[in-house]
Amino acid sequence: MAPSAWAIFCLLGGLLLCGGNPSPGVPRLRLSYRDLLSANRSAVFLGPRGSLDLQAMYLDEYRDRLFLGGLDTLYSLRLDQAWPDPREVLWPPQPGQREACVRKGRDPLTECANFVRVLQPHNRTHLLACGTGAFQPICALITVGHRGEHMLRLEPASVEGGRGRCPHEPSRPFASTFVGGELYTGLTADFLGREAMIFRSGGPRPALRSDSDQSLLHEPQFVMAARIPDNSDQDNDKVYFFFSETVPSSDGSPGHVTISRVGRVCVNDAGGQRVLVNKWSTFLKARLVCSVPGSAGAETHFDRLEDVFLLSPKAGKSLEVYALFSTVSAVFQGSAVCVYHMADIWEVFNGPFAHREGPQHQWGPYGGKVPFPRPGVCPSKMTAQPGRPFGSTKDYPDEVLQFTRAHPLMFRPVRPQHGRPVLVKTHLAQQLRQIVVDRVEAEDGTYDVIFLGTDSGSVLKVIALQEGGSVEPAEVVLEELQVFKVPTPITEMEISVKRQMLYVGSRLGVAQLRLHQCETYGSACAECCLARDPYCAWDGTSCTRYRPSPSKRRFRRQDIRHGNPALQCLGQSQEEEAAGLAVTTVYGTEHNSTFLECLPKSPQAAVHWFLQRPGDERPDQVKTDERVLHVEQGLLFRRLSRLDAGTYTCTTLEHGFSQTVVRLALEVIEASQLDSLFPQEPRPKEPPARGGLAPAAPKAWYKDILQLIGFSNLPRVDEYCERVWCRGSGECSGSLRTRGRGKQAKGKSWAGLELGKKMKSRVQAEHNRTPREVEAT
Ligand SMILES: *[C@@H]1O[C@H](CO)[C@@H](O)[C@H](O)[C@H]1NC(C)=O
Ligand SMILES: *[C@@H]1O[C@H](CO)[C@@H](O)[C@H](O)[C@H]1NC(C)=O
Ligand SMILES: CC(=O)N[C@H]1CO[C@H](CO)[C@@H](O)[C@@H]1O
Repeated sequence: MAPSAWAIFCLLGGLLLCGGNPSPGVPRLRLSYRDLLSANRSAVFLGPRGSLDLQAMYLDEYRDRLFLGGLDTLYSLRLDQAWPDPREVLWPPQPGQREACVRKGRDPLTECANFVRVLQPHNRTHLLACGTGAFQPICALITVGHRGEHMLRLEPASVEGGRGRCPHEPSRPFASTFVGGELYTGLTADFLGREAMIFRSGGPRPALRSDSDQSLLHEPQFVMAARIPDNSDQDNDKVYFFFSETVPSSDGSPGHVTISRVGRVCVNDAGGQRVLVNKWSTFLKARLVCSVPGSAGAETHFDRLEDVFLLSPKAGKSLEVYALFSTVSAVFQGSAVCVYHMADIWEVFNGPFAHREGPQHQWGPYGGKVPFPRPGVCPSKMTAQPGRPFGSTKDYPDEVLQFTRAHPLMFRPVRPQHGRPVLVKTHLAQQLRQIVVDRVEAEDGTYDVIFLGTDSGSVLKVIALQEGGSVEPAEVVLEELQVFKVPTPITEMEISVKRQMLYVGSRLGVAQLRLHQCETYGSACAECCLARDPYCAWDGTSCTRYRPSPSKRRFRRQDIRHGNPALQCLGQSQEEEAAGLAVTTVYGTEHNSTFLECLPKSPQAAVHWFLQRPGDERPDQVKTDERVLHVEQGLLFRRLSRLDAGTYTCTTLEHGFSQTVVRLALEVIEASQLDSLFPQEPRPKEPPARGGLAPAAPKAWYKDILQLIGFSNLPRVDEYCERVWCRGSGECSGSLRTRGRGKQAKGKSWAGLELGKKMKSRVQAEHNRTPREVEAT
């Protein structure tokens, strides 16, 4: 926002909105699309047509490749800076299918094409790809070559029907995972998008699906599917599905509610023998709760699951499930991140089954006798005891399968760690869509760095601190990174810890983004420390990547928990820095408005202004009132007085650490001097001079202004005028801007601007030359 528009906003909004202390959710650093590209922090791939219509992304760290599924196209990229040598294979719908799709009333552009939605590893040399095939799903094998080769070839002979393996629609939520040569999918498998199911196919075993007679799944929106082993016994391996459902509200009130779920099936499920033939015989589901406890037992629920990330455990610990939720309320917009221990999920599945007598009754825990083998348990050594030969689900007694059919829901919900979200974002202009987490070792502990993809093409990098004694975690938004040039929802996000990269996808394309770029925080110890980035530390000379080493030989300065540079950077160069900061002169005219700009690096810092008048011994804090306003981007004088002249210092205070951002010498041009220079303009009500000509301009020269300000200041005045003209005429070359002292030391005077414009027009009138030529004289 330009300072003018801004100041008006401030005046209207009052002081409460501007200045003062920033809110905690504000990112400490904001980097634009251009910032990211020019610093090599990100590299974007949009394909030859400027948009990929991206639907699927598969990060293959073994082959160092990124595979993408788009509209009628597959892509293969090498994981190198700037995406060298991308490969592309066209894969349109089967002949005649596009036309058939249009005939059935589907949209020719947005629906009747082959949107590739499944990319899964098939074996060492091949990928399995499936696409919507213009509402006739198809699958094919793609030869991608061995490690080190860069090959991408569709095997035409392998193309086959893909029903149950890929949805018909390009946009319907969908999840898939490839386990042991079989594809597990959570989807709606019919043309009308009504037949919701979990489906397994592709191996030698007969395909298995959800029983459609009973309502196991209510309008599910699948988010993620993954195999998660229960223990070291592979027979117990299960595939977990994370999704939201829309169910009739349970309290008897009309209408529906959205609920998030975790569901699971055994990998070795083979269906039943007489009941549930070729249907899942081990499917169970439980509710995932993510809510903020309020006063008097009221809770704020985040019910819609947006994304899930599985954080792999250290040896001996259970997996952690990071889940991103949003609200479904129209009044209250927000997102939350909840973390679940896999052990807590297991406990819920081992707990009571939900039961009710009929649709009008309340849910309660099932109190009767549960048959053996316990419904939902995989056939394993445990179930195949002597005398109880349950080596396959086909051997399970009918009683067990009937119970499973009747009680797919667990009674207890899964609650998050600490009983509340680790992160809550409300009233965000942007919604959060994707989540990825990296566990990082820092000097003072281990931190989970959370990357959140927004619906406006940006990524937030956040840490949630569990402060001592407080249950409520404090979030620190380290960075906001605008990955895509135009606002577009982030739909895919993968992390490569090995490469320290994030791969971010939107409909438009993909970007690789470095997890960190420590030098961006600045070149001083304090700046590095204030950044509180667990990836970065001050190494004595610069802000660099922190690597934990068992021997603490090399002392690294870092303080994630408190971000306290006063402690960490004692005796570092901050004093010298402040002293070395040049003073920029700015001019304002008496009785007019003037703006002094101060843009701190971090919007989280509190800003203070100090004034040292000529003759003052030391600077005093600037007193703000009706006339002098402290606004977010600087100091606004609504009516300048000659007593305002002096040296202004803008300092920021962050975590008890103060830094000087800018020093400005304000010179006030007195009204009387101006009047003599520029007598009053003719009033509009005065009749125009004869012949429609303006009265002759009073003689005012460039050099008059120089005299007014003093010759000793010649170079400064020159620069000042240049800048003023540049802004006024809007046709200046970039060279002028580079003369300023960069982002942090800009002084702008509105009155001066007016003055400059006048000078420009006068000089032009007198000499009939362009401003650039004038400047050259
Ligand atoms: C970015 O990368 C390119 C090519 O890899 C290199 O030439 C350029 O110097 C890099 N720029 C910065 C700011 O590191
Ligand atoms: C991968 O699968 C394809 C198709 O089934 C087969 O032709 C190919 O030989 C397999 N490659 C390996 C390395 O097993
Ligand atoms: C020299 C200068 O810019 N004067 C302006 C001061 O403000 C009044 C209105 O507030 C303008 O009309 C003058 O041009």
